[in-house]
Amino acid sequence: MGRGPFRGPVPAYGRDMRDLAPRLPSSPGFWRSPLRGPWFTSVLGLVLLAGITVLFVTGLLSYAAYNPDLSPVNDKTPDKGILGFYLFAWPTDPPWLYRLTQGVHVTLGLVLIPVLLAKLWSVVPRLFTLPPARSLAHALERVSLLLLVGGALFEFVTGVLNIQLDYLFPGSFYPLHFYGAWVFFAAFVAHAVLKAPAALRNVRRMRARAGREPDGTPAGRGPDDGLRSPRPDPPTVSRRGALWTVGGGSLLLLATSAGRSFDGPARATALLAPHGGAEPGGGPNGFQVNKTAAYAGIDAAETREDAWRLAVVGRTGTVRLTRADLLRLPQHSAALPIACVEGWSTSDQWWRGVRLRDLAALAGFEDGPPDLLVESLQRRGAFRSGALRADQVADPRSLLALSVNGETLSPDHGYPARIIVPAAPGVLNTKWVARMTFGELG
Ligand SMILES: Nc1nc2c(c(=O)[nH]1)N[C@H]1C(S)=C(S)[C@@H](COP(=O)(O)O)O[C@H]1N2
Ligand SMILES: [Mo]
Repeated sequence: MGRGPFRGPVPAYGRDMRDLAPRLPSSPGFWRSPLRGPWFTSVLGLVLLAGITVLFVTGLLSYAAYNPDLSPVNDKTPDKGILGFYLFAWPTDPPWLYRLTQGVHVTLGLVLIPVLLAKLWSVVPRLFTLPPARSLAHALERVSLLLLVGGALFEFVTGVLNIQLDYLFPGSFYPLHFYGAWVFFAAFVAHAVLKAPAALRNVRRMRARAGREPDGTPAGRGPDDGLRSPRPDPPTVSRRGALWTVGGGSLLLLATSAGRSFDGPARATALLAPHGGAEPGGGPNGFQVNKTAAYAGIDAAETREDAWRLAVVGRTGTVRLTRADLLRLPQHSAALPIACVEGWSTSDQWWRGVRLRDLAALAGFEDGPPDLLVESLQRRGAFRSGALRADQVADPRSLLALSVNGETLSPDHGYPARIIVPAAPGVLNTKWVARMTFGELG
């Protein structure tokens, strides 16, 4: 006030001047929470380090489970190039495999949201640090931070939008989430390698001092980390209390979303799941419907007994079968779940129908089934067809199901016939099947 700009070489005074007039977020004094500091940031950072690693691995597994390299119809990210280096043949055992990996992916992703937000809040003063870059190395570090923060927000936002409002992403969710994950992970690895040793040191040091320093501030250390406020407001909650609040938020999300992976009363607790709650229990055949026949544009006239024919294409040309023909073939049962990429799943349903390998034999592959392309009556949509690997076709539990839980398939569950394969993602369990091509997948 009234004083000219300070020019003298008295650093302490200069710092105080800035802190007394903290009008801009670039001024350290602007950020007043006494919670900010290396301990708080490090604990949250270490939780994210573990959690996001699991998210990344289960995400990559989910992509592999789609059999993207088997046929273009399965591949939602055809330009992946070397990013598909790790792809492998997704197994058929244990049958609940995708239920587990994708349930963990989606549930953990939701649970980590409060942790991510708290972590970003704890480092927000750094986003405003001036000058934005002191050197080339500093500039690179800041760009990687930008990719890290932007990438994390992008992955969480696209993931949540996909499970909550899946129709918002007509086919484009996959490339966004897949490439976003790689951009994020590159920045994440750089960041973790740079910061993990310091984070561990911080937590250990704070723990060692816990008895002596109630606020966790190591003696003689100033705000050199850029996290701790130089002029903190009086605390309204302890650091520990703040962590419990974040953890409580995570627990609340866990309690209101995990139920989507279970049946019975547990499912009703999935308040945040659009495909949870009361819907699955009330669905036809006793379990939930993802896309209805009406949504997929399936006309009742084309599924009638006298209209519908299954085309089985193979070495012997094309065989056309009615539903009655299929019912005359040997019928087999399998208890298998449906597990969707959106993270929800059902417990085992009791399916009954014709083994895929028996249909392969009918198509001239008595010597062992080849890969299989399945096409549905549906005309448009990313999930109208799907390709199955030879080992999935060969599994005795893999069926062209005609009934489920003792009843004829309902129209919404895929009448007249649908695919069910152990351990595969829901998307490969094609409903309203019209044509099965063994061998050449095109
Ligand atoms: N033809 C066709 N089949 C399909 C789909 C679709 O949109 N079209 N959706 C798939 C997806 S994403 C899932 S999770 C399962 C769900 O099966 P349900 O509706 O019987 O529970 O069906 C799969 N089969
Ligand atoms: Mo799905």
